[in-house]
Amino acid sequence: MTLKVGVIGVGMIGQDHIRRLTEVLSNVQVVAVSDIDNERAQSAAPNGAKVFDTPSELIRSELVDAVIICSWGPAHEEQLLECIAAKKPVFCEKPLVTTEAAALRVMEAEVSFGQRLVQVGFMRRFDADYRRLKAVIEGNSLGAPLMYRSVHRNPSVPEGLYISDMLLNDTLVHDADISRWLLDDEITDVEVRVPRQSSHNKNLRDPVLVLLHMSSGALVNVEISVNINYGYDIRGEMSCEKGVASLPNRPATVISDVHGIRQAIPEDWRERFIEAYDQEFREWIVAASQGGATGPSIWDGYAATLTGDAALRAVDSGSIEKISMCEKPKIYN
Ligand code: NAD
Ligand code: ISE
Repeated sequence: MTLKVGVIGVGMIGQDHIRRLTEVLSNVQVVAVSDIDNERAQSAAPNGAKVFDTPSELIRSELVDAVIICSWGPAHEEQLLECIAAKKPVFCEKPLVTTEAAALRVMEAEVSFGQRLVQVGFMRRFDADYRRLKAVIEGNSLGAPLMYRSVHRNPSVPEGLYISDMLLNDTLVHDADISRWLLDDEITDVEVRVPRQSSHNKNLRDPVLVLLHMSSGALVNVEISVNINYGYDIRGEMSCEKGVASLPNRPATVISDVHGIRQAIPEDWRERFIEAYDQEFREWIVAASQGGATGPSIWDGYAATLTGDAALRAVDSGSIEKISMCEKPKIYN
């Protein structure tokens, strides 16, 4: 069976997902697209796909079995609620939504529907390196995990479009989610420390150091920067009672020349996580074809949203900020 999907938002990641859905993956066809920039929608639409003037028309169309949301974060809530009302499986790029109240509203809608329809785009959970790291931790040969170090460095961000708060409420969501998943635990408290500013972009509070306190007592130390210049550098290292497990440097050709011995660094998230995005969609296509979702849920998007909110409060207060979650609905167990 071929899953017929509609894509909302065809900017950078929307176009990259359309490429993988049309050129790499099977049992799926992009039959519709929509973007507030209609010209962009026309040029990104694959052959034969219909361009809808509004996301609502795309969501309600009988052509579309399932929806992929790649619009800006603040637009996600309305589009998610419409997908749930239409009873259509939906893959939503991170962040799930941008406020706690919005996260609770989409959660309530899905819980009232009675089963999961929404999968959130936390692609690190589908990355082979992270999956091996989780298997080592769960195998328990290193004993209990005590501390995790997550390094999240971006070469640059579009000036003007990316503001300081986004380090904490947009970029940090990946580190929050992968820490919860690796440690199988919830974040209870958040601290933020801001070091001396990088001279690369003086308009941004960059870099930042975030400390996540987990309910088990484990600590997660996250380094985020969005102007590191040299490339997209993602690292992870779990310190356990009897040893340490780290993500490998990505396998790459080793170049030896007059400058020394070196490996290339990915340019951006598209290159570093190319296989993870492919795999997250492979698994989504199977689940959505059966009317549901798999992997990161609205609950996980809610937890990440609360972490971002607490981090923003922690920057202002300079103190440790608590996270308080609602009771977990059964559909997320
Ligand atoms: P982008 O600005 O390149 O593209 C966003 C597109 O959405 C634009 O074409 C814009 O016109 C369209 N759009 C915005 N609001 C809309 C609305 N209400 N209805 C229809 N279209 C709308 O941004 P991007 O980098 O492609 O990011 C899109 C989303 O994907 C964001 O939520 C971002 O956080 C997420 N993202 C995730 C990853 C990841 O690694 N998982 C990487 C990059 C971006
Ligand atoms: C971007 O939106 C992503 O989601 C990338 O995975 C992340 O590394 C980057 O910092 C974000 O801006």
